[in-house]
Amino acid sequence: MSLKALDYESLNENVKNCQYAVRGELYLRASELQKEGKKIIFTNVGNPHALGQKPLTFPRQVVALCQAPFLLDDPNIGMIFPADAIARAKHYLSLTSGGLGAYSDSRGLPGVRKEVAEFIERRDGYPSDPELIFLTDGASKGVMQILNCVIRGQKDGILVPVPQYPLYSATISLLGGTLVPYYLEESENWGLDVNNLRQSVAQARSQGITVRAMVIINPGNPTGQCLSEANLREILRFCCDERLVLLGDEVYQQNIYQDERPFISSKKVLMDMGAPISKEVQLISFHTVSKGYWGECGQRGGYFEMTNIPPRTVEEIYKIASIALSPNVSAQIFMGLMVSPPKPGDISYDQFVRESKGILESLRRRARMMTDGFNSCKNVVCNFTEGAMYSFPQIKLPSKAIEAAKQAGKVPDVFYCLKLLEATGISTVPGSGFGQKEGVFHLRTTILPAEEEMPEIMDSFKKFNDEFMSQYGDNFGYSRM
Ligand code: DCS
Repeated sequence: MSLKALDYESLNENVKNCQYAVRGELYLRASELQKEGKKIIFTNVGNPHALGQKPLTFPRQVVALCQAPFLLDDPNIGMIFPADAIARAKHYLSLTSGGLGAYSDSRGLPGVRKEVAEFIERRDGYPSDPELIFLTDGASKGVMQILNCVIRGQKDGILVPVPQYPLYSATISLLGGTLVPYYLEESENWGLDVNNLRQSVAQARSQGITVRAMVIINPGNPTGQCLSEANLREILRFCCDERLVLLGDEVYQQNIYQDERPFISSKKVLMDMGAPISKEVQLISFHTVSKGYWGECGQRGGYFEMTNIPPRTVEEIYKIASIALSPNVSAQIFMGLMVSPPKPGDISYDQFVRESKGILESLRRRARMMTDGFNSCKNVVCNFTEGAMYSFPQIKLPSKAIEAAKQAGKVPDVFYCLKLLEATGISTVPGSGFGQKEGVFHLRTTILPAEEEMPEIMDSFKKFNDEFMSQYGDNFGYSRM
């Protein structure tokens, strides 16, 4: 009997081949254990509100009023909402054509895109054109839209850092393209060596792959490094020489936990380099409301900005975006608020600064606690989380543990992470889900558990790791990197 289109055997192979570890085997096992009543600490997803982070007050007030505009007619409204939130809600409603229940333009509301452009201008000191900014349902949708335009078939390659956030590997495989890895150097604090890039491209070309684009994640996920300006300049020059589109994933630009290398955008570095290169390199930069001190993952707000993209291509990207009609309108308003938060002198300013600073300072302390905690454990080494939301320790697994994993039919780091989960309830993602060098093992946790719970979590990790290492240790000792 012939198969029907949605019988498993007859599904699109690209769908079946697609892997997304952040919600993979570990996550499924953690969900099962939770159903059985075990306390699970979900550190597998960078989802701050799910781990107790409170929403910022001002943006929620504004969006609440936009969602319930009839409240604006209530004579007592001024007793519940501050005047600047009321004014802002009226402002955003005036930008819509019928409030939050109406589709917007497929690129997003023109008024919000203008606010995004003004934010980019203030951040970088260079003009930004709202016509070249598209609002999206989270940065993920933007990345997918752009990769969809770039990938024409299996012979098209995309340079992706390894370790990487699996949105890239998953989307490239879904679209039937080829991922061309370039390795980040763990012993150099996950730095990016342009020689590695050259080698990766040469090797891909020798296999008949046309390398078309390069992804950078800055600050890095899962690796947490912040790229230096000099490094970004090298990358841009490389993209120019090799005629690659640069996809700059800058969703963690607010999440910086060191002072030596503040965030600098790829767009600013490109513009600083001047002509001809500043007019040559095709660059798409992505941002989101899911990260930073906002952490509004569930709202699904994002944008991308296009630099040096020809108008006819922009038209085509617009056409494809139009198939989905419109990004979430409430998320667009979150984006507007993120790029134009309360200003000094506004009624809500002090509270906004207090809340946002509180979150960022605590994240900085938590980044330190996690790194130090991991580095105090036997056979574990961990680079400091300079930015983003993750810690990515290397676990030096003894050969007996690797053997035991094989016996159990598991990849060694999956084996370790499953044991950690069963013993402590800490749900992590094995390094193999992000890519890593052969024979080297990692895990990723977020730095997001509540600060007061952090010492207990790290103690319980250490206790588990000690027991694991003494169970499987073969007494050879392990050198640090
Ligand atoms: N880019 C990077 C580097 C990310 O880490 C994420 C989310 C995204 C894009 C997409 O975010 P939004 O679609 O929400 O804007 N990070 C996932 C992660 O690693 N854990 O949680 C989500």
